[in-house]
Amino acid sequence: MSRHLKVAAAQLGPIHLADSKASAVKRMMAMLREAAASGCKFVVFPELALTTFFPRWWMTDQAEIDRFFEAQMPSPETLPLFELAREKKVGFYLGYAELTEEEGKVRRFNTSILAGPDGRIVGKYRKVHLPGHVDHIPTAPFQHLEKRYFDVGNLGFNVWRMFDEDVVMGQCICNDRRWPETFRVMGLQGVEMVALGYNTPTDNIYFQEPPYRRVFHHLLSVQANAYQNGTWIIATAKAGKEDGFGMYGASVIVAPTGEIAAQAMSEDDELIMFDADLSMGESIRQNVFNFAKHRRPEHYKLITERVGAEPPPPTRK
Ligand code: ING
Repeated sequence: MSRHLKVAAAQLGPIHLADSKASAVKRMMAMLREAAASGCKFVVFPELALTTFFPRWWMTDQAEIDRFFEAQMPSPETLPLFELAREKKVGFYLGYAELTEEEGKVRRFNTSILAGPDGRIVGKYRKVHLPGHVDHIPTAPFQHLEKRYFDVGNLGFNVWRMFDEDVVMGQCICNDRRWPETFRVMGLQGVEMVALGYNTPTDNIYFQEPPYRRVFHHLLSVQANAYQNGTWIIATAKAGKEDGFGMYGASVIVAPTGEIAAQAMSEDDELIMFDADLSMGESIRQNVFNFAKHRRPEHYKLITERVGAEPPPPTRK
């Protein structure tokens, strides 16, 4: 029996340092209205959707850094987005920088939330795979300081029943999409659709890599993980040149078969939509990736026991 959910990826173009959070919310509300008018029930916004990708900037003053964070969600600037979503009965995914206190300690996370069509937050995720570096690299044209500005996420990879309990929804953020463990943990919880946002620089500051290959790796990761877990994946970029620093677009809606159902063509605010048939994942999960039938965890122990690769010692003296 086919179960349909019309979904949208609401790609954002650049947000510059000088742009306000309110202006970003205004742009997202315009796309949510357009999505709702086209019958979409779920909209996926990018990672860190309220501000410029600030981990590209070296900052040492904590008050300056904390200006990019939200101490509550909904925050004053995002409340209009939650209210519009409730009015239009549209659920959404939103990525933002979370400032919170846990066990008496201030914590900072790269976070995303899922909100239901009633505008209430269903679930929260905190980014586990933080890329980049901690210390300033003076020779680099820009920094990538997620390991400096964020704590490692402490909520794990979960799924939630949404849309009248009918859809098993998961979420993750950006670099997480490159790690098969991210999706397999959600796959083992029966995930049928995963929402994720990303901000990915066009240029690699660590080694020489042609820009087209970075988009290839993005698509390869999302398509492979969709197929290998029989799940829909909606991956939404914040793209374009932010204060001159490029990030690629290529927002996509990928089917459980691994095929691309819709892809953004620009590096600006762009809405892509697809009427997802959730039953498409069933044949994949009941056959080729029938986990219960085919997986052999007794041979996978290294995946949870070992962090880095350890090649065998050389045999020649
Ligand atoms: N951005 C990038 C991403 O994972 C990156 C960082 C780019 C890592 C290319 C490795 C290769 O898409 C974020 N924000 O994680």
